Amino acid sequence: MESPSKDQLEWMYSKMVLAREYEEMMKRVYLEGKVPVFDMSAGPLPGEMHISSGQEPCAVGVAVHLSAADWMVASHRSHHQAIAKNVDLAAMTAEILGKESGLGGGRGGHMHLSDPKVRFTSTGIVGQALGIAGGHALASKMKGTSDVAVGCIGEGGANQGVFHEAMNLAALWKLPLICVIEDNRWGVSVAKDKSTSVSKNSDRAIAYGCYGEYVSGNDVWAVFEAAGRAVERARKGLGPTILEIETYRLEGHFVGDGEAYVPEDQKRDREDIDPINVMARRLVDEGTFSADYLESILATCKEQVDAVERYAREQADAKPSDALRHVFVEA
Ligand SMILES: Cc1ncc(C[n+]2csc(CCOP(=O)(O)OP(=O)(O)O)c2C)c(N)n1
Repeated sequence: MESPSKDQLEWMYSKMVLAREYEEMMKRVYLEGKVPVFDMSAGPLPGEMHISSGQEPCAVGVAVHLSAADWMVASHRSHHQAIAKNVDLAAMTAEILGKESGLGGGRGGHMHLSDPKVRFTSTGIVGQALGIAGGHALASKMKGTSDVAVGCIGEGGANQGVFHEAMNLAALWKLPLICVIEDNRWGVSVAKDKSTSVSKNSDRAIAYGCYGEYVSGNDVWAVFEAAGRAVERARKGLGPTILEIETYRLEGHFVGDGEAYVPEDQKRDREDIDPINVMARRLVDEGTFSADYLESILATCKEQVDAVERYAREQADAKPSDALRHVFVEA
């Protein structure tokens, strides 16, 4: 697999910055009405909020190889992937704020984002993204297209039964499925080594007779290359890949998680491990882009995020009287 082109690097960097700025906005909106006393039901955005800050390489390094015809199915932590798959950001924001004009009429909220126009969907059921993506991969094979399907789960989700069911059938039927596992080490407060019998879930590929690759270091370039190989194999009819990516959760399981369970000696300096800082340093050091140019990307992303926040706040709230629409057949 070749290294990313300058255009691909710019695309990946811009999407990472957009995802980060978007989630900074989401955190602020989410905390409205919830401080100083944290009450999950208060404010314009009740419920839980899972932020993907730090995990952006797992989204952009994969999505850069996809077209609008390929499917991406994500989990409860999905903003970075939705943004990388070009989901309509205004409608996504309206959805998260429970507005009528949201992607799902304000019914799904942040854990159930779905934009069929760009073939993106997500589910709050841990592990299940892989089952849904497996279905899309089967459909692609039955229709004889070269579209692939990516199912994105956490390393905790890889211990759900659906992981085995999906990987077994995808390998048996040589489906164009890429199982992306974002190994941020924690399933809420449970460390990977307390829940998982192997240190690398990608090693499980041998049990299914499919490909497996582990990418270390949360490195965009390495994710780009490994994901490129996986997508190429899927398009050629060579079957699925389990692609596990080492990554870092910069924000805790959900906004408001104090991470009291993380041992002191495992806490690392956020500035050092932030993949956006790491990528920016390399882009400037290698002379790919100037620091000023990267600053201009940040400014554009901030404007875009401000605009979608303004848009979503102005939209009408979903009506409680409509809550059962689309649940039962209407006479
Ligand atoms: C089937 C199911 N069980 C439990 C939960 C509650 N839950 C939500 S996120 C989560 C942890 C998931 O960990 P992981 O798959 O590693 O993803 P991460 O949160 O680290 O991104 C759990 C247990 C759920 N949503 N679905």
